[in-house]
Amino acid sequence: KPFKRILLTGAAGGLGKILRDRIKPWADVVRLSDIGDMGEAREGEEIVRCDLSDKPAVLKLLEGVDAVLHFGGISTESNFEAIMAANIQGTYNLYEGAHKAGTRRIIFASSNHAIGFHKVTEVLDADSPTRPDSMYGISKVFGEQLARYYFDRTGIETVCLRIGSSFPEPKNPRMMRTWLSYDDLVEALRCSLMAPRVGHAILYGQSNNEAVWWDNSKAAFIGFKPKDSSEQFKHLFPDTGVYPDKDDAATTYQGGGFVNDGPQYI
Ligand code: NAI
Ligand code: 15L
Repeated sequence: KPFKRILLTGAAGGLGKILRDRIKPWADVVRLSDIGDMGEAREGEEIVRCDLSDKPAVLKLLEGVDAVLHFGGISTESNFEAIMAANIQGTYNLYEGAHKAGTRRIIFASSNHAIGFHKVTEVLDADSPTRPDSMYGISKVFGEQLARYYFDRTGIETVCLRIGSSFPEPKNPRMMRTWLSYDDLVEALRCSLMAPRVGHAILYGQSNNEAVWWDNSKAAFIGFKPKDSSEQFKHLFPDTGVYPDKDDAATTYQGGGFVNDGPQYI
């Protein structure tokens, strides 16, 4: 197998539960971590329950780890203090641990909310300026910049996967654009782990949807070619031909409803 030990943080979460079995072919041992309950360890698994904000615990968590899929943390808007502990302190702890342990590569579950205050009429690529739409989005920008710093400083490689909306199916018209199927998520992770050299890269996590806001051509070297498309769900959200179709911040900006969760300055 390509790796001895892969660490998956956020293993008790929505995506972590999906990934748990699907990443097994890539490593002799999968180490699963979360603050929440992950059940019993199955064959080829190690379970380490810890809080990402607990630095000594996270330093230990990284021992013997070749590569990380960092999916743990707060996954939506919350108060700054909570986000600071789980996402900012937590991601710092993870990179410190990786540096000490000699971990070579991290795939960081970043988010479209790092760029959510760009308008839906724009098409972004890896070099577009970040434009966070929430404290949550700010924590993802922090994680991406931290990853860049650790690459420049220590050579740890990171793919920042700016996930759109990864759920069984799109839940609204916006997600027809941002949807990332679970199969395509797994493929994005596989490509990000196996590509010979990634340096510090930004990859948008979206399926092969018809109308998209993100252009992955600058990350073509990663080799990610999504196979699914939200078109299979178009009966759920018939396209009116106009998007945004009403004068509302949530349909004006790529981050959707997240732009309304913070201070109301729109
Ligand atoms: P989730 O909220 O279901 O899972 C996150 C997991 O992190 C939870 O199991 C939670 O217990 C754990 N966690 C929270 N705080 C922690 C802490 N202090 N220490 C240790 N573990 C902690 O979220 P989901 O949907 O599975 O997302 C996983 C990752 O992907 C998150 O980082 C999220 O920001 C990112 N993402 C997900 C998207 C999606 O569409 N599902 C879109 C964009 C980004
Ligand atoms: C995210 O970053 C969240 O983790 C997820 O729950 C969704 O809200 C997603 O973005 C989205 O923008 O649809």
